[in-house]
Amino acid sequence: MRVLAINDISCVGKCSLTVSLPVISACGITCDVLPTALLSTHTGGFDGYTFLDLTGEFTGILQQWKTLGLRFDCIYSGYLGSQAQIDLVSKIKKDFLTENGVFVVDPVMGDGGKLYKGFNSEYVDKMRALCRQADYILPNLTEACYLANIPYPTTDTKTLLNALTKLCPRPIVTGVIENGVVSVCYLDDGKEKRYSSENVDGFFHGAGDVFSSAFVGAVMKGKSEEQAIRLAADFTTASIKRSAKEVPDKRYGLNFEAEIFDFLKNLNS
Ligand code: PXL
Repeated sequence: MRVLAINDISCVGKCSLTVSLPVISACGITCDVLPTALLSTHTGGFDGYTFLDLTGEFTGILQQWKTLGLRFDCIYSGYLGSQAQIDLVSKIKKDFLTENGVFVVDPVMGDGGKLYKGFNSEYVDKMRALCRQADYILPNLTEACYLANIPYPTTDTKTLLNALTKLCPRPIVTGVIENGVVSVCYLDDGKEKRYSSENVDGFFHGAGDVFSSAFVGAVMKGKSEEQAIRLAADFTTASIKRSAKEVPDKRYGLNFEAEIFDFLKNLNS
């Protein structure tokens, strides 16, 4: 069982690959990586970060993988540094995903109602095309609104989910805050369902990556979509609650490491 995580390496700030690798590996699954960019820190709240686009390395890496006959049971894409990379991810899916493999797209583009630095509406259009090929998409509320062309914020998640099904049959929207609870919204046999946890005020960097990585790990361990959502949401919430107390500067990401053991206990019980 191998998962290919396509995401950036932010050297500091615990997001993307520095979250996916430990979380997916801890699930007992091989996590191979295709780094999209190398940054000194992530772009959220840090000034002066460096950014090295790694698209130029893709051709050589993929050529060598072809000679090895590599195939992946799951391809999970996250932060893609450029529109060109979105096209390449489509091609990687065609060339390297096994016949019954799972393609998970976390359309990392924004949060808090805004796109991250370096993204624009053309990028959103391209990301929509990638979502059309996915088995699961895992947008946060901001990304979901951009993909569905619905003003942010909305609590009408039924309309939102229905709009997203035009792109992908199984959309899972994270970070929907209403009445003091934060929910993951998804569809079960066409009906909207929510899995809710107590909301902790504040902005927690990397929370989406913790959720998506745990979701991928749980699905690849054979859990149903709903079980995987619950496991990933519980892990993310526990990490957020701990970090609210223990991490003074939230730009440095979640203390998810301290919650991995409990996550694995739940995953394997
Ligand atoms: O966690 C999302 C993310 C991933 N990668 C980079 C980012 C961000 C969010 O800011 O900047 C480089």
